[in-house]
Amino acid sequence: MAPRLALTACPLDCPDGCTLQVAVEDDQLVRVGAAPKGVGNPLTAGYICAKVKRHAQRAHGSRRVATPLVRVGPKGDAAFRPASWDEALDIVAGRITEAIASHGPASVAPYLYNSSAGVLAANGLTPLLFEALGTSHVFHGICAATAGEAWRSVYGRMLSTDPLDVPHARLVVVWGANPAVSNTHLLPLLTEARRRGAELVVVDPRRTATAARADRWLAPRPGTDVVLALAIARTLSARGLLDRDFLDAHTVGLDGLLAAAEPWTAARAEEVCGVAAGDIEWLAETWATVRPALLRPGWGLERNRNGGAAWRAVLALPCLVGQFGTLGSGVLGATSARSLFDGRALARAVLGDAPPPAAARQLNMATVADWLTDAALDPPVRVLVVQGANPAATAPDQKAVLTGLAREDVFTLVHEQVLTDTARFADVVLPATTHFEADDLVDSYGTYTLQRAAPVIGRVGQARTNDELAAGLAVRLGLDAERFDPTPARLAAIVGVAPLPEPGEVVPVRPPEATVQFRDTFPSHRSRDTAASEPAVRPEGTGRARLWDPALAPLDYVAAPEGDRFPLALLTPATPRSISSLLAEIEPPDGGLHLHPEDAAARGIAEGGRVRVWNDLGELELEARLDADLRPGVATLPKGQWFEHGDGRATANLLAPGHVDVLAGGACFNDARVEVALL
Ligand SMILES: Nc1nc2c(c(=O)[nH]1)N[C@H]1C(S)=C(S)[C@@H](COP(=O)(O)OP(=O)(O)OC[C@H]3O[C@@H](n4cnc5c(=O)[nH]c(N)nc54)[C@H](O)[C@@H]3O)O[C@H]1N2
Ligand SMILES: Nc1nc2c(c(=O)[nH]1)N[C@H]1C(S)=C(S)[C@@H](COP(=O)(O)OP(=O)(O)OC[C@H]3O[C@@H](n4cnc5c(=O)[nH]c(N)nc54)[C@H](O)[C@@H]3O)O[C@H]1N2
Ligand code: SF4
Ligand SMILES: [Mo]
Repeated sequence: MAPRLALTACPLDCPDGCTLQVAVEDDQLVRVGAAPKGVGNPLTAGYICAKVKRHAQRAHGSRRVATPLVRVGPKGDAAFRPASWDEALDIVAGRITEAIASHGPASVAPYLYNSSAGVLAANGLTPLLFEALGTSHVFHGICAATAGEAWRSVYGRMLSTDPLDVPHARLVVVWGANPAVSNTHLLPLLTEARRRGAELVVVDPRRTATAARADRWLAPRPGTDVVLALAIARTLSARGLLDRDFLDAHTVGLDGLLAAAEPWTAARAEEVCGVAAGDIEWLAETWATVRPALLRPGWGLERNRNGGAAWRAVLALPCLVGQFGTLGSGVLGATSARSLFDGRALARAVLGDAPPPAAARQLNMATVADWLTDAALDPPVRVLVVQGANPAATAPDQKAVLTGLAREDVFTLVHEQVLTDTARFADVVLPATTHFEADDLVDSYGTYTLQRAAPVIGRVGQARTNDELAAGLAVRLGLDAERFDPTPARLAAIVGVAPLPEPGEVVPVRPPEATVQFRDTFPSHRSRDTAASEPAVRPEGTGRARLWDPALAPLDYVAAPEGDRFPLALLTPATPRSISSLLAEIEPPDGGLHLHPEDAAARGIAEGGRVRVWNDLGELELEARLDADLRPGVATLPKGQWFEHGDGRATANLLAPGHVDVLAGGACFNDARVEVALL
C-alpha cells in the first residue's frame, strides 16, 4: 500500500512556520517534507530545511522516551526503571506536596520553555497549574527577552513589518542575524529584493552565508553594536540627514538619543567597533537616501551585556531617517500571534476569578546556574520541573548547571520527547508527544500565520501532551479536573480559535493590506507607564516611537572586563544542523573550534590541531578549524551541541558566562571570552 500523505505544520523554534507534508506507513513517519507549493504558509514555497527532513528519525528513534522512567542510579547516569504514568505522577505530585508543605510553594521551580512546541503546549495548562499553586515563576531570559523589551521600549506594541513585503525594499540592513541559517525562507525574499535592485547590508562579526550574499558586510567586534548605532545616529545629525518631519510627528526622545550619541564620532567608534569610519558614514548616508529601507535586527545583537542598549539604539535608526510608511520600509521584528490570543481568558477559565496568589518569586532561566546552586536561596528549590527545555546543554555556566542538576536534595521532573542531557539527571522522566502525535496550533515569529498541527501518527510509546501532564498533576494536587480538561479544541476555543483550522489551512493573523508601520500599525506604550510626552490627544494606537527613555539604563557601552587574559570572543551561532539542541543528536554540527587564521598562526595552531580552549569557567579540548570568514579576535563553536559532541564531556556552554543584560535579564552567551593553546 502506498504511504498515506498528511498535512501538518512545524512548531520548532524557527521563524519560518513551515507547512509540512508527511508520508505515513504502518503508523510510522516515513518522510517529512514540505507541503506542495500553493498549500499552506506561502513562505514555505515548497521546501523545508534539511534538519526537519530528518525529524522522522527523531520521532521514532532509539533515544525516544517511551514510558515514564524513575531513577535507580546516581543522578546524571541515566539509570532508570520504567514505571506506569499513574505511579510516576503519584511520585511527582507527592514530592510537590511535600515541598510546598515544608518550604512553601516558591520552593517549586517550573522551568517551562516550550519554544519548539505548539501554541497550546507552550501556553496551555502547565503554566496555569503552577500559577494556581503559587510556585516560583521562571522567566524566559534565555532568549529574546532583551530584544522583546527593547522593542517594547521603542515601539511598544507596534506590529512587525510583514516579511512577505521584503521584496519591496530597496535597502535591507540585516543586523546581528543570519537568516541563511536561522530563517532560511527569508532568503528568497532577500534575493528577490536584490533582483529588483535592492542593496543588502549585513552587520555581523562573521562573514556568514547571509553576509556572503550582501553588497556590503560590516564586521563589528562582538558586543559593540550600540557604539556603531550611536555613531550612525551622530553622523546623520551632523550631516543634516535627520528626517525632522518624521521625527516631529512620530517620535519622542530625540534629544536624549543624540546626547548619548554625541561622544561617538565615526573615528572614535571605529576604535571600539573595528568598523572603518568610512563604512559607518557610508551606512548613515545610504540609510538616509535609499528608499524604502528595511531593518532586520537579529538575536545575535542581544546575547551580550550591551545587548539591550544595542537593540534600543539600532531600533531607533529607521526613525531618524523616516524609513516608514510605505511598503518595503520599517522593521522586521517578531510576528508571533500568541500575543493576539486571549491568554487571560484561559487563565480565567482554568483558575477562576479568584485573585492569583501573592506575587510568585521570580527566577530567571538565564541564571539557573546561580539559583540552582545557591545554598542561601530562601526558600531553597526543592522541586525542579523541566518541560520543553534542555538546560544542561543550553543554559550558560554549564558546570554550575550540572552541579545544580546533580543535587540530591532537589527532586527533578523532566517531561521530554528524547533522553536529553538534562533528562539524564532527572528523578522522573515523563514521555512527551511530538507535534506529529498531538493536536495543536502553530504560530511563528517570522510569518503572520496560524496553522493546525493535527496528529498524523498515533502516540509513540506512552507519550502525553504537556496539557495532559498538567491535567494529571492537577487532579492529584486537589485542583478541579474539569477546569484542567486538556482537550485541545476546548483550550483553543477558550483563547479564541474556534473551530480549529483544517490541516494545511492558514489563518492570516494580520490583514495582508495592513502591513505598513506608521501607516497601518503604530507604536503604543499604553500598557506601560505613560510618559508625560506621550501625546494623549492621538487616537488609540497612534502613539510615538520612544527613541530614548530616561527611565531605562543609559545607552552606554561596557567593555568586556577580561582584557588580555582572555582575548578571543567566543560566539556560538545557530547552525543548519539543529534548532537549539533539538535534532543535533541526529546529525551533529561539526564540533571543531573555528579560529581566524591570524589568531591560529599567532598560537602556532594549524588546521585540525588539537587545542584547549578555556576561561575561568572551564576548559574544552577540541580540534581547530581555520576560518577566514571570522573577524580576527573572534572564535566560534556551534550552538546546540550535546555532551557527546565535540569535547565529549561538555559543550560550548561550559565557557558561557552567567551574567545577564541590564535591560531585561537576557542571557549573554556571546560574552564568553577565551584563550586557546595547542594541546
Ligand atoms: N538552523 C537553525 N535555525 C534557528 C535556530 C537554530 O539553532 N538553528 N535557532 C532559532 C532560535 S532559538 C533563534 S533565537 C533564532 C536566532 O536567529 P539569529 O539571530 O539569526 O541567530 P544567531 O546565530 O544566534 O545570531 C545571528 C548572528 O549574530 C552574529 N553575532 C553574534 N554576536 C554579535 C554581535 O555582537 N553583533 C552583531 N552584529 N552580530 C553578532 C552571529 O555571528 C550570527 O551570525 O534562530 C532560530 N532558528
Ligand atoms: N551557547 C549558546 N547557548 C544557547 C544559545 C546561544 O546562542 N549560544 N541560544 C539560546 C537560545 S536562542 C535558545 S531559544 C535556547 C533554547 O534552549 P532550550 O529550550 O533549553 O533548548 P532546546 O534544544 O530548544 O530544547 C527544547 C526541548 O524541548 C523538547 N520539546 C519539544 N516540544 C516539546 C513538547 O511539546 N513538550 C515537551 N515536554 N517537550 C518538548 C525537545 O525535545 C527539546 O529537548 O538555547 C539557548 N542556548
Ligand atoms: S525548522 Fe524552520 S525551516 Fe525547518 S521545517 Fe521547521 S519552520 Fe521550516
Ligand atoms: Mo532562541
